[in-house]
Amino acid sequence: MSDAVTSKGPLNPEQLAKMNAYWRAANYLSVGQIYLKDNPLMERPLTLEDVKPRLLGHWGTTPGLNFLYVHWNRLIRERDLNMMYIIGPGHGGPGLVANTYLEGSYTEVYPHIEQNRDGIKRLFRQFSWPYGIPSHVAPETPGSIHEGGELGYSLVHAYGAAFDNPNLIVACVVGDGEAETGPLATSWHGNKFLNPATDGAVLPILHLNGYKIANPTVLARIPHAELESLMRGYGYEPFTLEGDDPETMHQQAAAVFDAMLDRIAAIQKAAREDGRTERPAWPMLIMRTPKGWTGPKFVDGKPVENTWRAHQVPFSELREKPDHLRLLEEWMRSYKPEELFDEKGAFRAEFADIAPKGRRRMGMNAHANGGLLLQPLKVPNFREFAVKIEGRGQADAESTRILGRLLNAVMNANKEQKNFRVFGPDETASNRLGDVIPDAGKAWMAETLPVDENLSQTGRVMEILSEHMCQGWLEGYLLTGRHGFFSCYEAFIHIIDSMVNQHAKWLKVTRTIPWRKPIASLNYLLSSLVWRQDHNGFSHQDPGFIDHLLNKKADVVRIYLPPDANTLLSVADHCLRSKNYINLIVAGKQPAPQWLSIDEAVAHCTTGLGVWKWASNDEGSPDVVMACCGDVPTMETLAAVVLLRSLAPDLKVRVVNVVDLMALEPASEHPHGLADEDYDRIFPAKTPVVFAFHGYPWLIHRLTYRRHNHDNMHVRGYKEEGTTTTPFDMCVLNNIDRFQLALDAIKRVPRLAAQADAAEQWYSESIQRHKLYVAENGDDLPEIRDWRWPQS
Ligand SMILES: Cc1ncc(C[n+]2csc(CCOP(=O)(O)OP(=O)(O)O)c2C)c(N)n1
Ligand SMILES: [Mg+2]
Repeated sequence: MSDAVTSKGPLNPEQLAKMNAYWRAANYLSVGQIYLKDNPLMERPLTLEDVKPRLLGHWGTTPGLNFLYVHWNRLIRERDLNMMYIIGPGHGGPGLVANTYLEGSYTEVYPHIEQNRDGIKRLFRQFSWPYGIPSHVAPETPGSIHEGGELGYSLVHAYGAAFDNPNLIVACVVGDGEAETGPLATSWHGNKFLNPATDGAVLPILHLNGYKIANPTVLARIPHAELESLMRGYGYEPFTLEGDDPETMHQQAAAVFDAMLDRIAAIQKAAREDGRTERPAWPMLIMRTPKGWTGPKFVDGKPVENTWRAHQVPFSELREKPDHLRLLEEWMRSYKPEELFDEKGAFRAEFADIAPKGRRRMGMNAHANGGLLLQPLKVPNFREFAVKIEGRGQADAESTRILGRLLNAVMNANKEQKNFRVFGPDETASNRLGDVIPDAGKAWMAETLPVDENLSQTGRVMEILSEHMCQGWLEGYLLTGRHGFFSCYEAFIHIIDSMVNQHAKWLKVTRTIPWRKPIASLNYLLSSLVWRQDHNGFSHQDPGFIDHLLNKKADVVRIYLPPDANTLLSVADHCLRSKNYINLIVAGKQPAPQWLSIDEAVAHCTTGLGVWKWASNDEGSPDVVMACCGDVPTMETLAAVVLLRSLAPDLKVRVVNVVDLMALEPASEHPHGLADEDYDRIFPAKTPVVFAFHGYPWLIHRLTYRRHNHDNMHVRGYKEEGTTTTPFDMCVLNNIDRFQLALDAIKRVPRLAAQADAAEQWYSESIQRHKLYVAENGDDLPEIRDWRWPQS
């Protein structure tokens, strides 16, 4: 026990009694939600008719969460704190619903859940009920930015929320099972990036209730000293709270929290007033309380409280086992509901009064409904960063480097309002966005050496070698009403597949909740792409994140593959200003030909896909459509078009470039989907389409399956052939090279059937020449490496 804890404790008897009553009320309402559909105040003996037919929910974690809530309430009131509560074990949903109900937030956003008997009855019935509310701390729960269903992200979200919110305290419960996950294990390092002068505080509580679903937890079964050392090693000052006697625990908790809050205040004062700049040891709490605390101790002769058996519903089979109904009745009556709620069923004023008021209530904290606080991002005119096009495809540019200049301008434009950060797993410079770094600096509170560059305690570029941290920090930052941008290697973004699933679910649900205001979009830039992994090869080649995102709801996801720098600028400008989406931008960083002027780029991005007339010779009725999506496939397609001009001079070729992938989908499936008439004009009936796609080819079939002319769609893309080889050889290995695309066109046009054999022969010879040259010289053939679009 910490020194700060005295045997008596800081609470006077009245305070203690009220806080304990408040906790009992929260526990009562939690159990009621899990079990009951009627008899909400237990005004008559419990019968089977009062009990839900299906018992769904989690009890084990809930009493601990409720215990903390009432203690935060005291601290918020006494110290006038601006506090939010993030719950790692989000399955403790009943607890958060109960507490936001008791403090009045719940009724404010859901007026039909009144503060009376009927309201409690509805509160109970709706929980885990068809078309009611989910069992987790879901978007529907006031005060939450964190669902918690997928464990591991509480602490990273807490840090994301705290950045640039100097007056905010984010209390964060980490489940001891959750603490075993990879993301959580590294989340502790958030303290190396949190500046006590300019950021808020994160108060982590390791909820050491000893168990997960079916097992003990690792951290509960190592010596306490070892656990404390682990937390010290992570740079925290660990406090401990341990026990199970409610009154003693309230006193001890109050003492510990007073000590921890004093510590936070001292750290912030030292940094803000005394100019201290070293990284502080922030307090954290190890809270060792029983899983299922205050619940049934034994069921059917087996221990339940303080075991893994308390995890979900401590007992069911109420219809089969009459003593279970009695057990439930005893358990619920142990909280003495008649003392807690008045004759109308309202929470008695003397207890309700100890909750904070207005926006200080955690259920009403505006940071947990970030859209309320969202200030529009100032985005300078992206046209000022445009690449000048003097002759199509004549000059090369590194698209992402151009974007880096825009991001730097965005960063500077929002310096005062401090609501924009850029995130990357050690790859911001590698992805050639380095121009955003020198002005903004890279956040860093750990030690520095003279060799370091651009590390800064007030840095706004966040770099840590953990895609989980980048994603989680950004989510926390966005959900609390700010803006951000995440750049990542294309292959490794898959590490956060699961996290983006959860964010997409959150966005989908919040659209249906009127009191949740829109937040800024989650913007990804994927670079270091599959086609140009010159340094790394196969391990770094995977364009499948696009496929992954495509599974999400159409009204949440946007996917862009700008073919050059100007289209990238236009797309990025659009994404940075948008709300409530997940925007994926896939763009290369290598020097590559530039095709469109900035005006053309804006027009092209506005329609999402279109005919490039300057590259076409079809005069309105093509023999073949050469479609492309992605920067390398675009270049190969254009090179194939040039080859076709000499192979089949009278072939009428139309070039179509796709920048907004979703434009391919029917309009009925995606809001960006092109109308059928427009699609049919671009991809005319009976005309073969040779489509060169950046990613896995079947994705294009998936998108166009219901389009007319789908039978004529022939797609080339990445088919999992990779290695460390030349850029062009990567295309050859995957049959997306210019020779292949030209051959495809000839073979797909019926009137060129007579030429097919000769074309096959030409193709084999071309590829053989390429292979021999590459093997011999370690580089691409000069005419390929130095290829340029011919100037007319
Ligand atoms: C990433 C992930 N893996 C597995 C699960 C399934 N699961 C739900 S609850 C739980 C145990 C959680 O234990 P702990 O974090 O200690 O929470 P508490 O004891 O407070 O309920 C598990 C494994 C999950 N929700 N998320
Ligand atoms: Mg646990």
